[in-house]
Amino acid sequence: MRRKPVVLVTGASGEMGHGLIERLGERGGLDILALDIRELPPEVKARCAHTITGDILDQFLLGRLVSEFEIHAVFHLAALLSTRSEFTPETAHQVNVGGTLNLLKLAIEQSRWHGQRVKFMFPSTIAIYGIPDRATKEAAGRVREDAFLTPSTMYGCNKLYCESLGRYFSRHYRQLAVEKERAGVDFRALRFPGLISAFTVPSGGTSDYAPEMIHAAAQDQPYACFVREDTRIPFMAMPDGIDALLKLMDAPAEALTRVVYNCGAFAPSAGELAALTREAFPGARITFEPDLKRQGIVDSWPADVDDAAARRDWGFAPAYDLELTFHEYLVPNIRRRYKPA
Ligand code: AKB
Repeated sequence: MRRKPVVLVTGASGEMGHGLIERLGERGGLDILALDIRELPPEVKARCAHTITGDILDQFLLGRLVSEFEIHAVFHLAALLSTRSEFTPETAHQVNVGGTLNLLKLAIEQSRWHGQRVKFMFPSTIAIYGIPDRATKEAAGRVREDAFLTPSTMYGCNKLYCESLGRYFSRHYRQLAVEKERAGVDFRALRFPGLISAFTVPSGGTSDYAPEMIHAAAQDQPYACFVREDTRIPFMAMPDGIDALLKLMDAPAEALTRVVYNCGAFAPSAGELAALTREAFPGARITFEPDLKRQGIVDSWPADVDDAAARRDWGFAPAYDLELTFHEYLVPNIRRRYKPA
């Protein structure tokens, strides 16, 4: 009895999961096995061949997946983001690190069964950077992958360690064993900036002030921004984030000079975001009331990232700049979401 060949998506009902599953469905190919701790919304479920409501920490559940499915690729999106992780740091560690280790173990076991490398796509984050103060942030400008690797949040620590875990599983797993892994795991990671989605409301991130501001304005709700007006970090439209993950997955291994890549698209200040939001939604009531603790987190993240390696190695090229993100992606879709014609 042959097991069903699938691509596994964890965190399928999350911000990125919605869009990724839609794009995977459009691409065709392997059936989608979606796993999330919450019930998947119907529109996501409809695009999946198999859906499981379960916990990535449930080793028994993951063991059962091996008996029923032949997993050829994993998109491991399940994670507790930066703000939410600060309220439950130990739980965040268990989910973000323990969950990732469980999925890497599952991937390598699967590769032994079907004899092919399992691509493991991992969304890392700009939260793995830790810049000590605003003057250093200003001077640093666009930060390269190997600088300021001193995160100040549990989420950032988790993601930075998982990058190393993935590199280990890809290149050094059981390196002292008599027989080398014939297939193994092909781990590839992208350090995403703040991602802005028109279709999902943010869930516990510290870069969420951007999507929160826009979604509030579209609903004629006042929004008190929790960072200063001059706060600047990189962002990206969600479709570009999803396309980047798929493009990195499709890249030939020999073209890649890194396991982990930066990617960015635009880096507006919170004030610039507010101006564009007021332009799109006249009368938007946006104020700035910094939460000094969350502000401290965002101030430790780079003002922008250097993504030259991604552009050179595998042709990363975001389609949406700041203007297009607002005028072609966010405003039309968010208007339809809250004020259907
Ligand atoms: C967060 O704010 O925690 C995330 C991220 C930048 O990775 N959106």
